[in-house]
Amino acid sequence: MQMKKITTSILALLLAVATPALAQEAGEKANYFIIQPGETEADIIRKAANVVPTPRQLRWQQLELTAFFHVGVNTFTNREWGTGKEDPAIFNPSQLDARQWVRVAKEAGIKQVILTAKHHDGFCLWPTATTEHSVKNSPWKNGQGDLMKDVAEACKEYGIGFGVYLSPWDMNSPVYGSDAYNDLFIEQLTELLTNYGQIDEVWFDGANGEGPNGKKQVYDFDRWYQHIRKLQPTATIAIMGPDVRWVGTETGYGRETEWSVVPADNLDQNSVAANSQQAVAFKPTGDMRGEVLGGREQIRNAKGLVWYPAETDVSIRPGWFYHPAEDDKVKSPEKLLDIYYSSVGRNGVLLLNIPPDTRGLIHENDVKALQGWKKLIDDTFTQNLAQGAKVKVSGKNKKAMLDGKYDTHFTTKSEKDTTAVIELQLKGAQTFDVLMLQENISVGQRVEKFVFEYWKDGQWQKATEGTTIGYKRLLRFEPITTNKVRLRIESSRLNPTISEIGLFKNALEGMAISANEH
Ligand code: FUL
Repeated sequence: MQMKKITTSILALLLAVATPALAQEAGEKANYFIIQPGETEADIIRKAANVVPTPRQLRWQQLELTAFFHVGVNTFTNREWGTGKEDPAIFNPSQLDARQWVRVAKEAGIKQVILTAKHHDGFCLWPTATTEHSVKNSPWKNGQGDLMKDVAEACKEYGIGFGVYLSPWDMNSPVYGSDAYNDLFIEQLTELLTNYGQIDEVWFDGANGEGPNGKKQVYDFDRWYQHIRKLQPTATIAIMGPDVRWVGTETGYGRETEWSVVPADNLDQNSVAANSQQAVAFKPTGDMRGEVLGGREQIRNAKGLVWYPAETDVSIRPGWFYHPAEDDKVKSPEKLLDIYYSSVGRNGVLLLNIPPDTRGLIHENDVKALQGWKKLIDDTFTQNLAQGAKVKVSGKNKKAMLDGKYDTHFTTKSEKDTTAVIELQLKGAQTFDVLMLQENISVGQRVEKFVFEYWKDGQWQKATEGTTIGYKRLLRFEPITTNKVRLRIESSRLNPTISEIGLFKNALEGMAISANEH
């Protein structure tokens, strides 16, 4: 395929990280497409329906639940953002046990954790050669400790993924604000990405404040991305990165309409930075939840289309770092469940922050909340009440929707069939109040509108409805008892591909109604 010259910086960035598909051949799929001048809306919609995740994005999406460990000098100064002037001697956890952190996370169903190897204050949790401002000058383990190593080993032991948060903003580095800082950052990445085995996610925050010299840094993102790709090709680069997008709020509540395919313009790091928080706050300044990013209106004039899915980050406490005053402000299992429905259940991946305390342990209150949350999820989702139902629909492979396997899917007879009515004759009368739908995103994200109905008093009645499905959509409603339901897909960008349908009964009474984040 002949490559055309692409001039905009966004597209140049895309070229740097993947190979684009310029023109779409029949059935061709790609991680992103470039829109040619003169393409019709129908051409664009068709391309959007064939944008697919890279293997690293697909793996990441299927994790569903990930965690952050925010820990560092702030843990000991009781602050959210440091100053860069902290004495490394204050980092002195008395009983630090990274295995406990990882075990607690794993037992809560979390599949990958991310350590704040360096936050904005510049203090490094590993004995880096790039600065003296690190654990090697702390009393913890007499300066012999390495928290990256401890967490990496625990993740290996417990069989979960491991990621790293490296703050681009560094309030301590004297070279911040010059080209030398970009070199130093590369060295820090090299250490983190070569000395600790497999790294699954690299998380860059958008904050860009002043350094100790009063200077602001121009971050050389392209160079950093290429370096990460070279050292850890399977790692997703998140937030200020090309693989994973910030959902736009730190409340834990994602969009109702969440497209993983968005205009390529959204990858412009300047616009990502403009929307990220600029000052100390527990919530970002702008709340982008209300916006639909990848609807027909948004992609109509796009220059390119890219798979760029949403990560929903939130802390289990009000702050990102541990504060004793927040010991009684840990989110309840019920609140965490509501967040689960509104993040994982809205085509996102949840990144839940669990900050270790001054002992270097996950606090008892957090452990209890996580255990309660896990039990609610397990009790709700253990039994799919649609299992064993007789499926009536015209199309291919209808049994795939109830086989419990994500990789198999039902689809309509031809690409042109963009609607479908899927009827389930349940195994006797069932009572449920949660609907789960999954599209096979390895084929693309397509469904734009659906209605879910149940049979009552001799007619179909609406239980709920929605727009996008994506990897997973969870919808709650008042409990319904019936032996017959149907899913009407009213609009899809191409033939819909449904992997799974689930009906569940919430373990928690009163959780049937829609999420309320306040
Ligand atoms: C923000 C940072 O400023 C917070 O301190 C925290 O690390 C959060 C996850 O990202 O932008």
